Amino acid sequence: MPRLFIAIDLPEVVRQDLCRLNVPIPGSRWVPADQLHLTLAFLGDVGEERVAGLARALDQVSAAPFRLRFDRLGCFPSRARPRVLWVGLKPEPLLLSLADRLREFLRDCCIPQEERPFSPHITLARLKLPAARECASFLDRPLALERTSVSAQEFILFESLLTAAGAIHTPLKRFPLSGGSGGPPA
Ligand code: 2AM
Repeated sequence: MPRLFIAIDLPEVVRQDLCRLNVPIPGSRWVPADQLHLTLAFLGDVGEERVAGLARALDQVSAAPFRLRFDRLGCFPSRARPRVLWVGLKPEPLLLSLADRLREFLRDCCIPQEERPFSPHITLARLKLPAARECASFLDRPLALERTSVSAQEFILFESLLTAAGAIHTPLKRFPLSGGSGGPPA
């Protein structure tokens, strides 16, 4: 069954900037530049026969374009036990509302969604070993991206194929952000 997620892609130049944040931390796996993205919603495994219908129905989620602005470095679940290192995005209302509407739409399609509020972030690294001290020095450095802003012009339905060499992300369909700021389809 295809494993799907919906994300915003980043320009190559920004992905390269984010990759320059990489530092050697024991047990860390840094996301390769070509896979850095902002996840809006995670669908998980979806029956092959549902994919085309879902991709068509997602056209109903129209939204206006907006800008992404970087905020700060952070980690999940806590600084004492970091497992995921990320760079956060400022809580732009159009971004938050797009993620909320996509999640609502997926719930209506019986695709369970996390109840936790959306926390916009780009995962930079995943950690397999405890490395709180090394992560603290990574997290405490000043972020040189605070003035970088990215124009979000589309969201993308991706398939994620998990392989021994890491995940392979393939865009299945692109959805331009050209509509209104929300609400039901006309
Ligand atoms: P994140 O790491 O940016 O939070 C593709 O696998 C994307 O889907 C990942 O980048 C991850 O986003 C998100 N994802 C993967 N597994 C997930 C899960 N079990 N629950 C929620 N999101 C998940």
